[in-house]
Amino acid sequence: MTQTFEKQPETGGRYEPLGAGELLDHDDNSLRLRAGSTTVEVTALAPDLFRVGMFPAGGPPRYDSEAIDREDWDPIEVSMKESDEELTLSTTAATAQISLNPVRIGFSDAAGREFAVDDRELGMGAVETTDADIFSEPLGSPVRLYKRREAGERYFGCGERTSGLEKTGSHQVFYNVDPPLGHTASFNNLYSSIPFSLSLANGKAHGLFFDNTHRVEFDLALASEDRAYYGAEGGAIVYYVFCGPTPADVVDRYTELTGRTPMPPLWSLGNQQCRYSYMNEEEVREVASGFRERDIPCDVIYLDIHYMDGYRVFTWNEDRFPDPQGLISDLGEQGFRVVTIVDPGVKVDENYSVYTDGREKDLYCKTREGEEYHNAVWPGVCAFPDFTNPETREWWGQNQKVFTDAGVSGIWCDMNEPALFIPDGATMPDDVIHPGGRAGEARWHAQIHNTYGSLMARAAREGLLALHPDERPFVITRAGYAGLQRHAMQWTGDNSSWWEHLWMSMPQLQNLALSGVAWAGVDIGGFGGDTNGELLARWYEFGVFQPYCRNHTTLGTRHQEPWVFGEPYESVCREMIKLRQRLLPYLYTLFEKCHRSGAPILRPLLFEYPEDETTYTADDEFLLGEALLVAPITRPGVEHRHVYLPEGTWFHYYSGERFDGPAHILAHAPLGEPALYVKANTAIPMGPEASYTGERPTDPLTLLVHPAEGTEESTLYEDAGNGFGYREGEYARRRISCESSEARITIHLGEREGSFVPEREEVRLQLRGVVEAKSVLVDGGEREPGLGESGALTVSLGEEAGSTTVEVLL
Ligand code: MIG
Repeated sequence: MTQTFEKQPETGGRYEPLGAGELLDHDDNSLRLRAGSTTVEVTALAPDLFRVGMFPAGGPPRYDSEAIDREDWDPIEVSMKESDEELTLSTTAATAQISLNPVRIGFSDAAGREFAVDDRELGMGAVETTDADIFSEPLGSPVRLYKRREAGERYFGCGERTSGLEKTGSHQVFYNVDPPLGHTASFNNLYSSIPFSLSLANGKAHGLFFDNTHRVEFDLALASEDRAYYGAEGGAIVYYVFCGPTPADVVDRYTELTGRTPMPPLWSLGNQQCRYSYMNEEEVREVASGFRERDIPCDVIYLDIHYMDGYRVFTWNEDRFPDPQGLISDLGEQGFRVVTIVDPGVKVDENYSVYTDGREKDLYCKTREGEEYHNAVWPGVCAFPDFTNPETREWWGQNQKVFTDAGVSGIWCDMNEPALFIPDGATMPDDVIHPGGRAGEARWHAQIHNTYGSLMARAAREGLLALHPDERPFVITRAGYAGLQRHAMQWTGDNSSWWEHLWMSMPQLQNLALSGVAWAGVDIGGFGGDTNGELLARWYEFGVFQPYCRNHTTLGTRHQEPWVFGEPYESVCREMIKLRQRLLPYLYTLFEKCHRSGAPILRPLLFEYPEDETTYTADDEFLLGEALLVAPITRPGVEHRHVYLPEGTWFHYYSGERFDGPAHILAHAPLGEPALYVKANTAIPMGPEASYTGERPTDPLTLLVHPAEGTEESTLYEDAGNGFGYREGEYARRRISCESSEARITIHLGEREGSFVPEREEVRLQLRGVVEAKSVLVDGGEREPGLGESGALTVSLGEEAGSTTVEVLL
């Protein structure tokens, strides 16, 4: 059984915090100290980003890590001051203070705010282990870092956690596991590990990323109210401090450091359908037709492990899927894409060329005796690729040709914690060796455990890119480490068809979003167990607002395609999926913003309103971008719920009712009308209905605006939806502002930026709640508006490159 319970960090071995230190040398943006046999380096990478390294063995600093995407930082202005007691390293925004006796490090900003300050007594250091365990050589000692907790400091983030947003007073384990089916909110570590915490104190944010790929633990003011602990079983201390002061600033820099979510292919934002497994070609065709016959949009169908020949990766089962290429091309004509699952285990089988090829090339993990490491997974006894070896990743990626040749559009990486069967629920033993491919690169599994999933996803992405350089790869992963967002999107593994899991999805996705993984989603309807009509419909009422929208369930459960429970559930599912399909221009705009700045797509209220502490507990509602607030029903038989609306004016999407925040309200949300609110004066771009992405041009493109006194700016981003032309300027970006007063509403559509020309005739401005107007002027010329269409005033405009101003005189 996998260990998911808490472990006390402060036991075992004698902990030695750093003592006195002295300056060794410095350069433009960093300085190095010696404290005993330990080297400490402090570097200012950007005005609001510092890095600290502590290398117990005194060796040269090393920061290469699977997490890190950016190493070359632009030169910045840094000033250094030196006295007998203290050194400081200052950027234009913040200062690192390093006291020398003992060595303690802390940070402050220009406004005098202090953060991430070492605990005076405990500081940082290593644990002297008394037991001579087998790893003491390569692993070194456990390392620890203690930070003072600032007055009012509250902790968030920490990656994939299902219980609430706030992490203050908690112990967090970072160690990838495949938990037993039916995990609950009390579980600690799950499939992916992101040792990153975002703190808020008095509405101001800072972040700390503890970059260590061993088993890591945080104690966030649990053992002691006055401090936080960050520790690892071995390796060096390397951590990054993000100065903020807003959550958006922190996540922006964090994702600049660890990598941004790539631009997704547009089709991958559409509705998706999965089951473990659609067993054969006939069943897949039937499911596909089911969507089209019932007018339910769908873009993707998944093939789970039964498509393989005896679960051998990179093979097809010829009985179940005799003609994959024919099937996929037929599905393509109906507007479907196909994604196949791939597990890391390679069946040990002399007659299976993938296995023997990998062995000949020496690409598998090894035992301490130098044998191939074996364990059982679905195919039986398997060998496991050493994804730390670049050659393995390339080989793995090339093997995907068997899929891309057949027309497969994406790769689903599963079981990559890695999850193993012996003993049940296991992962790789600590002393398995990852040879790494080059001399000196070999590492124990314990040293890289949390990166195995990321490295597999990386192999998949890089492989797809090599096979189809002009297509944006679509890769989905279950496990990963910090930075996984640059390789793949993450789905959250095996949830259950429980109302509790519907609720848990919200904190889980928001915690991931604060930790750089913006592109994520949970299995709609729940994976384990049987779902029912009401649960499925309510799940879609939440699920269509996720960055990733896929229905999935396990072997032997009731079918849960959106229509199987009949009415009224089928219609609710259909309408929700249609709403998602129509919202794709809005969603895609959010993805592009995320790609540039890391801003989460599905985001906690606290991301936008960090000064409002009521948002810190709002974990069962969320924002989709800045303009939509979603508050799903997560209990059976319930039609009402409490919703917290933050500052500003909000309109109920279905009723049009106006609310002025901040306010606690009781929402009425009968089945089919989820509590969905739109922020006043924002323009929500919506396309026409379509059964799949790209079925028809977005013509007309509707800009839905709910005017109320005030001003907001919104953006619309479009491009070809695939390929990389956008990097060459082939995109269309438009800023839309809406200023409303009692007498007039002024909408300004800025000039279209970029060279992409959307294929359409009409842009339809829809002003919700405006039922009459004295006159409407388009660029000064009188225009007859459409009135009454769903309680809105509509103005029809052409798709033109220039700017347009629409004035509505009331
Ligand atoms: O042990 O491939 O989380 O989505 O359907 C189960 C079969 C293995 C776990 C994944 C799930 C998938 C299933 N896999």
